[in-house]
Amino acid sequence: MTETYEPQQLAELAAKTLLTRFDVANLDLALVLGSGWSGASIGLGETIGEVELAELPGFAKPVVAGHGGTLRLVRTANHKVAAFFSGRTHYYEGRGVAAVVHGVRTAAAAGATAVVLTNGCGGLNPAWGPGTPVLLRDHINLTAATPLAGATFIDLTQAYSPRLRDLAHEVDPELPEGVYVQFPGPQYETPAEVRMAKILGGDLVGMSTTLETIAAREAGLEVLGISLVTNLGAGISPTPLDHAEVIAAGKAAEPRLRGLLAGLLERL
Ligand code: 8IG
Repeated sequence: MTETYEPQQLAELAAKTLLTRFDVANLDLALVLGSGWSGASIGLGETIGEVELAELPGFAKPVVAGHGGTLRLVRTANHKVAAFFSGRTHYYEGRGVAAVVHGVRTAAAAGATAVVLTNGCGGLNPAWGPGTPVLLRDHINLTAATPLAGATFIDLTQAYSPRLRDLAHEVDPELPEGVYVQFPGPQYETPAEVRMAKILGGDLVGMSTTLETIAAREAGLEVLGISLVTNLGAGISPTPLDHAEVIAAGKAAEPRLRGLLAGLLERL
């Protein structure tokens, strides 16, 4: 039945369903929690309610175990309503680009004016070890896909809001900035693809975020992108990273990530 809706109508329907369910007039902001970010988001403000994404129009359960699949509404200390999406639909799931950006469009339709897109990714700078958060300064979309339909010319000169990046730097002055390269996945890069990403001007490699940023800019949302480097890109480290080491680095980064999100919520 939902296939008969245009993406925008479906987002409006999901937004209305969400706002009605929790008796909230509108959202102020949305945060998409990528790999390694869920723990950091716990305890930020007062929970209004939580819903399985699959219960809202147009969403389906993420296929990756541990990628969540819930939406939590939170009232922040300065009385803003924030929607935390834990679990996103990835491009590699093959459900189409509209499904990938449905959360961002739903947030915009529900009145949000800013979105914080987080992810876990591979790092191309050896100085950024596992556990380093990096602000997105720009992106390179290597998926050859777009959420835009027809002749929709969206300016991406400052896709990642300089204003929001300044706020993030106020909270955590040491945060580096980098260019995020989205590969389609689901396979990780070869070492040659990692070298290519570096030559193209990339600093981070991942499988999300850029399509959501494009849809967010189309919807007029301010975007802040933050990556958590969980591993070095293939071929950069002489020794393959051990999975337990990666998990441990993510866990160790949690207080810094939480401090960053808390400081942002105070300022957004
Ligand atoms: I976590 O090294 C994570 N996600 N493309 N490459 C890509 N995505 C990732 C990586 C990585 N690590």
